[in-house]
Amino acid sequence: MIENYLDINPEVENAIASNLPIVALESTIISHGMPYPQNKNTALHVEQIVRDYGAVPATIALIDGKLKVGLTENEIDYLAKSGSKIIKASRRDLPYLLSQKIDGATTVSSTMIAADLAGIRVFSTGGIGGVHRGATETFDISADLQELANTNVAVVCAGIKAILDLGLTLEYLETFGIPVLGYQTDELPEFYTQKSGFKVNYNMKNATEIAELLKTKWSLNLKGGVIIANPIPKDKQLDFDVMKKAIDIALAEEKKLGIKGKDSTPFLLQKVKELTGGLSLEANIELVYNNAKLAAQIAKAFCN
Ligand code: PSU
Ligand code: MN
Repeated sequence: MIENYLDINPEVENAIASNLPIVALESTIISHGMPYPQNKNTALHVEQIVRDYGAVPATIALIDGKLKVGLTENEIDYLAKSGSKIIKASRRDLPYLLSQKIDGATTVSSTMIAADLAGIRVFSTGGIGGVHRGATETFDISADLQELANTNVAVVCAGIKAILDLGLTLEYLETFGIPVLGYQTDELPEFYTQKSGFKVNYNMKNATEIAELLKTKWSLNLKGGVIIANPIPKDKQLDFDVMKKAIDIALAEEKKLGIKGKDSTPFLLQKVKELTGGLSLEANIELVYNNAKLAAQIAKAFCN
């Protein structure tokens, strides 16, 4: 029985019952995506932004053998301090961790699963996982993409992370029928920058249009998620060429050290942060805030 594995906090429970807007938030970005204490401050501030824009935040993690939907400040602090000591949990990890009652931080894929079980349709993060560079040899394709193919949750992100292969990721998304919407942009943003050289499928004017599209998709039983690519604010973005250089160095280092699998994304984000003297972390935090604002607006429009 699903209740045995799902723990929804009272505020979120009440919001679900009353059809109030809710925004799901992931926790791997806290434990593995940023260092302490920036991760904790970001996680708490992101919840405040969701509230300021009229929705209820639901940060998700694996706690005491359950998918916990809506964390306490203490739980956020625990995940933030645990860092990479806590297990990064995606779809394939859930049966083991939940049956063994081992705590875990949820990725985009497992956060979508928990949100879907709770009935939450809008989720905000930084950037989704995708097809890694060199995937033709390594087969490294994030489980996030299969989740988007199958689970009915809309994901607001700042585009596809610059450490990935954007072209291959777009091909994969097309194959699995996942719409890639741009929020007031024709161009797919690339996480740290507004530009990427790639196009989104459709340019959406506002949150209402996006909510209408979501209702249409799911009314037609077209299962799966939608990507809403929200460009980092212009004055917060990083220089494209500087980022490209830092990412190329980080990728070469990763290859040399033989880092692969689930360790790849956390390693690359941390390395890029070092190489940019912390600028990439600042940009990452800003784009997370920017996404939370839009997600709250979409959640509100979706409830109407
Ligand atoms: N976005 C960020 N920082 C992160 C992530 C996303 O700004 O740390 C995390 C998400 O949890 C995403 C995961 O699901 O990275 C992707 O990991 P992988 O490439 O191993 O699937
Ligand atoms: Mn991977």
